[in-house]
Amino acid sequence: MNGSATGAVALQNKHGTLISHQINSNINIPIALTIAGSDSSAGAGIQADLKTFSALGVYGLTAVTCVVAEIPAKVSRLEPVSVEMVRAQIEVLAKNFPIAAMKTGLLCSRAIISTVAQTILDLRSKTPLVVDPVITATGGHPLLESSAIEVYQDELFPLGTLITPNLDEAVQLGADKIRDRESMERAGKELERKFKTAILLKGGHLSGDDAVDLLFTNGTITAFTAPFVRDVATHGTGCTYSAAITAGLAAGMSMPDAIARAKKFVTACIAGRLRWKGTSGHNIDALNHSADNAIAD
Ligand code: PXL
Repeated sequence: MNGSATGAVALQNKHGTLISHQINSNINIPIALTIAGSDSSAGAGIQADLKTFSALGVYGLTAVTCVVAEIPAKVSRLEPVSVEMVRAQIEVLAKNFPIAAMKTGLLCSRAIISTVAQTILDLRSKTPLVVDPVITATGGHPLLESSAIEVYQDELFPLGTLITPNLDEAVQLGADKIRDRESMERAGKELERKFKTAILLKGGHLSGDDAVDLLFTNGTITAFTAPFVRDVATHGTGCTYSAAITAGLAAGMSMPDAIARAKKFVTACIAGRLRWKGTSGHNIDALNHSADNAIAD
């Protein structure tokens, strides 16, 4: 073994091949955990979260809640993982890694939401938790058991640092219908009061040329605005956005700073979308989670 002043070290593997390692340089990389579903087409779910964590310089851990066979426009099959397995993944990670922030994505059933909430409670975790209340796939397919919303509200939301509904999800969580900026502000305030935690209400195409999201926290409202990117048929923007916020919190950023950077990242991932001519002749779009988007202006 051969050390050097720069921290590079030359090691030999068992075949005698030299492998070069950096020592100590990555010791402080923050760790984030995502508890979510697997998207076989890798634009959403656990796969989007991991790519996002990597692009933003965070080491990602995963607890898989369900496996979804799908392409961006169509879900073919969804199978939940057992609640024992969901608990085991979270426990073994939380007991061994210094997790700095975590998020939930697709939790799929009442039983899994309840297990996730109980496991986090049992661990007495004080780690910031971003809850992305995934209910429906971008293509319209229901992803969550319909009666599961009440379990979200009763058991998981009270543990959340931030909840990130889009407009449809906000209505399903009990907000009045949202038509404009005024009703969006009313809905966000209502959800903040109801769930007693910060709410990031994502406005999507509500405001014409801009995508405006509103953060409701401690009775204040902060707007995050980016150009709305049209004609892109990707899925996974919600997953990517909440993962990017979680990465920021893991790195010690304030919530507004983490959201502002995440908004830029997700907008750049959409604008730089990947596109292939699929075997059926239709285009297939996917978010571009390139690390280059982490420094986009
Ligand atoms: O975009 C929502 C979402 C979240 N999680 C998984 C998904 C999807 C959408 O399809 O598959 C696993």
